[in-house]
Amino acid sequence: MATGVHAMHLDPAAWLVRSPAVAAAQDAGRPIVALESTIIAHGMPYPQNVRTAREVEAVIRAGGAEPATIAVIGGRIRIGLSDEELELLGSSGTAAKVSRRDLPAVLASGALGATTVAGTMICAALAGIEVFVTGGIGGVHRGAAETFDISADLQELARTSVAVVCAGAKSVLDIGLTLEYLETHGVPVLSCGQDNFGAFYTPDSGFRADYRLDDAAQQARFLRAKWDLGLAGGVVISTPVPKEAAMDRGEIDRITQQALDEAAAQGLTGKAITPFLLDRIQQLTGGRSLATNIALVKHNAEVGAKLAVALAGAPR
Ligand code: PSU
Ligand code: MN
Repeated sequence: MATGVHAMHLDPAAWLVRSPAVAAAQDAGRPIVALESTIIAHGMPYPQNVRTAREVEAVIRAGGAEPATIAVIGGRIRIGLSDEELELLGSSGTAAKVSRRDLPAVLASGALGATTVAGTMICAALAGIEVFVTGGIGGVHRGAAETFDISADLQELARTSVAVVCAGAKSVLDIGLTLEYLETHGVPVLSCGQDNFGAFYTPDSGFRADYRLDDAAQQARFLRAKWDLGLAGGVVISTPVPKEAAMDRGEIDRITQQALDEAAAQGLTGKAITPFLLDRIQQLTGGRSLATNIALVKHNAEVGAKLAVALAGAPR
């Protein structure tokens, strides 16, 4: 386990609580797939967010793995949530967005917290979970040369050893710079089903991934090779949005530019930017982008479950 944590006085177990289902599966050596909660609290509207969270869990179970949705509730990192807890996260409207820097504050105060990709990677690694499924990763924002807005997700991928299955990165980001950043930090970007990295709403970002590995056994062997060597850090596994659910590239580009212009006009900064953009894109597409988002997360869950199953029996 490598999480880039402070080396003294380690006692993560004091702050972690596994659900009965996750504890039973993990203790029996069955494959587990972590899921984030920012996508529920800040990435989709209620009630589609809660319904999607439950459906994604069902896809993972159908794939032979146990889902572990991660959040901060009542001063504990919760690994695996009940239906009532998913409902609370999706409907409260008060959940904090929890990345690496926020985790101690939300744990110490007992507030409700939804973990980002970075936050979820930390918690998954602490809980011994190697595979994590999300929609899209954060990245280098367009204009980052001026704003310095680079998601903490990328630093986390550099240091914490979890495989992150996603549909690429949204074109609200500078995808080319995001891939450059990952290369600098030694984070491998794998693609499954195509040569190129995904662009979330559309299959093809126009940028090549580092390695194409279509099947779960190949992906699992790659991860074992990396982590057996002590090469700490995450791996991005991009799988394209299914064609029938993808959006039109011209339309999404136009709407993305409008949302970016509005964010700039409002002077938004920091952690508010990504949730604002996701929400505006959903409004401007009349909900069609939400349908795409839901379809791609479910597809990612299929890929992640296969990987977790393969990793459980991966030969060296
Ligand atoms: N990208 C998406 N959907 C999301 C997010 C990103 O397509 O829901 C969320 C994830 O939780 C991600 C976070 O970790 O936004 C990144 O936020 P920021 O850009 O503030 O680091
Ligand atoms: Mn940011």
